[in-house]
Amino acid sequence: MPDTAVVPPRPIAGSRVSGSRPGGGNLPLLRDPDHYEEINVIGTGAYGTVYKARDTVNDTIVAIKKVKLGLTEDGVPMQVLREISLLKQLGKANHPNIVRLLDICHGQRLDREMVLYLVFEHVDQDLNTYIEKCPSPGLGPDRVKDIIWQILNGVDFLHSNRIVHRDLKPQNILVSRDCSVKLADFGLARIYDFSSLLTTVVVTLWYRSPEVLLGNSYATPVDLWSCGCIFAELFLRKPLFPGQYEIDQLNQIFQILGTPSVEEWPSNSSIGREAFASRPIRPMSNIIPEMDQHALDLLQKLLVFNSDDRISAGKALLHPYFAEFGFHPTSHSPDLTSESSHSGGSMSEGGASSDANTSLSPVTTSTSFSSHETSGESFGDLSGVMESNH
Ligand code: 0RS
Repeated sequence: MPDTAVVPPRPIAGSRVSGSRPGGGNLPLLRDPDHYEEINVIGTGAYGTVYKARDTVNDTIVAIKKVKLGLTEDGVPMQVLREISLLKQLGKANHPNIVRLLDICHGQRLDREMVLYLVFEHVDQDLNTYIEKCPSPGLGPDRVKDIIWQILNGVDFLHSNRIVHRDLKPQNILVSRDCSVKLADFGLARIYDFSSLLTTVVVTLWYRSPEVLLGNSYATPVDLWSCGCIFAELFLRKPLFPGQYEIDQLNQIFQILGTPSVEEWPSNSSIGREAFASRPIRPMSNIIPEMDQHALDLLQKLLVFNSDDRISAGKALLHPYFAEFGFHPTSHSPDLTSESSHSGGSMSEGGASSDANTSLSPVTTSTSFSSHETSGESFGDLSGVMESNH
């Protein structure tokens, strides 16, 4: 790597970090953070920083996400532990369209804050760069079909595991050398909420659903809206709705889909319908003439204003557009029963989540997640979470 010749490799954690928790007992860490050497920063977002790094034990390249967690007086917040545990469980399922979580390390632990290193398989390219680098006639209809199928397959898997991505976009969809597509940056919404958000980072609104823009819902259909925007972009090679701020984003949407009627406008919206000019529906076939009938039909089922009427990922995979693929359901839930059991009913298919701020539906408390008093300090026990993958 040219970057390593210029910048000498350094341990990812900066200084030596102990693999033991306060009070003694070593956490069964897969690797110490010192076993990873930073190569370069891949990206910085609201989540923190993602590095390209070398695993010096296996001599492989990995992607490491550094996340700062806020601590409560009881240690690591319970929800954070649950999310990390679920991510680890998901990693074990080894889904082809989900970026694999290989390891979790913890770094410095201060009074009110702790650093976590989430170690993922490294993938060479993001979909944004892939689209940009594609030479002039574009991706071609077969390539587009293959890519959107893989994205929907990944989304179906996440939704089957009660995870809503909430921020699907070409920048966090990765394309490997063998052209497999993998979703990244999911399942940590709750952790970000606890982390010190880098509020200066500009977030893109282009893939955001109307219900999120209107502050109504964050349930599974939000990801299918994003899939629709990405599907269109794969043909257009530019964003379908390039809004610059929330109202502009909704205006961009209404300029193509038409402004919803008074009856369609959700009553609990943060913004009233009066804020928008009435616009007619523009035929999608004029906007994306390259799309065939089946593609247009699927796109129209994804880009539905009312989230209750939007197609689910599972149903989208069964759409005639994918007829030649056959349906190979690759989504299966990892066995969560050994560590936790579900509480109070599961989320309905494509249904609304009761808690607008939750990306995961509630999972009952597991005994391995109890907080311990150790050396006079309380510290959420991460052992159930930090255990080895193997
Ligand atoms: C111009 C701004 C862009 O392997 C990339 C990877 C890449 C990964 C990877 C694996 C697992 C993540 C990344 C990941 C984790 C948040 C994330 C947010 C966005 C994307 C990935 C995330 N700059 C150049 C191209 N680019 C994005 C920045 C790349 C290129 C190759 N390989 N990420 N990003 N999780 N958390």
